[in-house]
Amino acid sequence: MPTVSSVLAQAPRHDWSATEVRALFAWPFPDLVFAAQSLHRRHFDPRAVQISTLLSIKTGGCPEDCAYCPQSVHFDTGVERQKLMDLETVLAAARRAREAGATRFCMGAAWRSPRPRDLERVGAMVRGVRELGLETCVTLGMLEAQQAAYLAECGLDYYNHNLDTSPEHYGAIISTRTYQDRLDTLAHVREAGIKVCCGGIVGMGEGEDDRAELLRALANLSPHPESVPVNQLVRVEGTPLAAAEAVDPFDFVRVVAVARILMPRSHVRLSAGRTAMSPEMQALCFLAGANSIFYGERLLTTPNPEGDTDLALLHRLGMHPEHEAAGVASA
Ligand code: SAM
Ligand code: DTB
Ligand code: SF4
Repeated sequence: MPTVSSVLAQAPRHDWSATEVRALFAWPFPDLVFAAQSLHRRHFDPRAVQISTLLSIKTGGCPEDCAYCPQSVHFDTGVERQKLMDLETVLAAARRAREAGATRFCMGAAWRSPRPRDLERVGAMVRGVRELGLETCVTLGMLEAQQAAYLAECGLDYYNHNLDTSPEHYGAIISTRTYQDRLDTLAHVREAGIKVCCGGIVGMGEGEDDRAELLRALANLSPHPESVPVNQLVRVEGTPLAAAEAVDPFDFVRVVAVARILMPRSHVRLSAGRTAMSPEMQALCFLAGANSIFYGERLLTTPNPEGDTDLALLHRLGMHPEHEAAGVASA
């Protein structure tokens, strides 16, 4: 079974067993956070946080039935449908994100998978956003190999496609696409040479073993996803998960810490759900190895903390956006 010293001694692995990952979740909190923070420091500046801004480029009316999602056509959530945005509107939002300090611009579309004409339009958005000097990320649903290759040609840096939960809990959350469909899309993205952004959601009625199995599925991808978003469920009225039980904040921090231990070189993003987290809880997540956030007052359709609030929090903690020069060195 893993010990603090064995975890600190070993190189990144892709062969974690279910019992090993479960054992990490059972570690005393101080041991878990110490190991996570130690690995974090080995691979990253522990004061630096990568900053991504999201934009919903096509909103609502999605044919999939993901039980957490306000954009599914299956649930009445009051989200207003919007067609695919114009290039100019997207570029104006990207310019604002850049001016506010983001280094990556992530465009999300509520599709099962993109149609050929839509993919071309997204390709133009990727080219335009890149020209502004921002890194690009899109999340458009399932991709075939040639669609991924096309996005790579357009210069796409990252593709976001989440596993969302464990293979065992998955059937309780989504019926319209399989776990294997998701793994296939991730393989196509990887083969096309695009960096992978892949994570999941905590708080969908899953047990600790499901959290372990989600992280194991992510860690056993080889190479590891470069970016691992850990979302806390945003409970949206009208979705089947609107009344899901709140997550114990320490259990959420454990997920972040185990993600950091299993994928020590990846950026672990403290993603959706931050408006429901105290500054203290977010600080614990940073201590446990989170080193990226979504920045800007909106996620896709739901609120996110104000940019100024986030910058003030980083400042209070002596931390800073990744691209900014560090302050006075302390170590
Ligand atoms: N339609 C595309 C897809 O699902 O592949 C892309 C957009 S989808 C909104 C991107 C991810 O956002 C989902 O996989 C899910 O992990 C996350 N997400 C959606 N609704 C959420 C919620 N209410 N709370 C937390 N995360 C959520
Ligand atoms: C991810 O893992 N979280 C982001 C991003 N990838 C696309 C989306 C969160 C969405 C939260 C619900 C909403 O705002 O609609
Ligand atoms: Fe559609 Fe994505 Fe929402 Fe699922 S998560 S309903 S695929 S927009």
